[in-house]
Amino acid sequence: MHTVYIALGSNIQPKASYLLQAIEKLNAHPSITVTKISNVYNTAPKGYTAQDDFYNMAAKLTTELSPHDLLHVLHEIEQALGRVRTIKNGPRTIDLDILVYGQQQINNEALIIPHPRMQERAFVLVPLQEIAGELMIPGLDQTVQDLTNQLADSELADVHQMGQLDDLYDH
Ligand code: PH2
Ligand code: MG
Ligand code: MG
Repeated sequence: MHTVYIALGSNIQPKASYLLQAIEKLNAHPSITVTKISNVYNTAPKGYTAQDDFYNMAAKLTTELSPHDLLHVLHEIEQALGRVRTIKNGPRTIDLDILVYGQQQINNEALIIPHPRMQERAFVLVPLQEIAGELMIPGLDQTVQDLTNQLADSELADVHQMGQLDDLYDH
């Protein structure tokens, strides 16, 4: 059994619904269990900035799947939720990225783990810190908390906690 952390992001409405459907589809997979989820954060778009704000969150999974098989499942879920890849880093119904897979370090054409840009991204680190502050990132040898503390205030200011996924719906 492997412990994995993933980042989720959506910036096409209904954003909360896409996040929830992704969590449900992950949990419905026979070889994946979602064991923890962070709050949802509203975040300013980074990289390609002429697009809507994102909802971002992080999740902890346990799985029997290999990194590549898990990546394949994440891509299938992205496709099932209507992800279309046009502009690089452009708007998406759902983006599912593997951040950390156990203590493994992987670097090949299909997959780089830990995620190579996670340490510079407040929209990744702030949600992850909530569920895994003490986690050591392989290769960086710093905890998520350490990395979050090194982010510029201007980056942290672009990340706003919205509450738990369930609470973003009308009941
Ligand atoms: N994802 C990107 C590029 N930029 N910005 C925010 N705020 N949130 C994201 O999830 C995000 C982004 C590439 O995957
Ligand atoms: Mg991404
Ligand atoms: Mg991605």
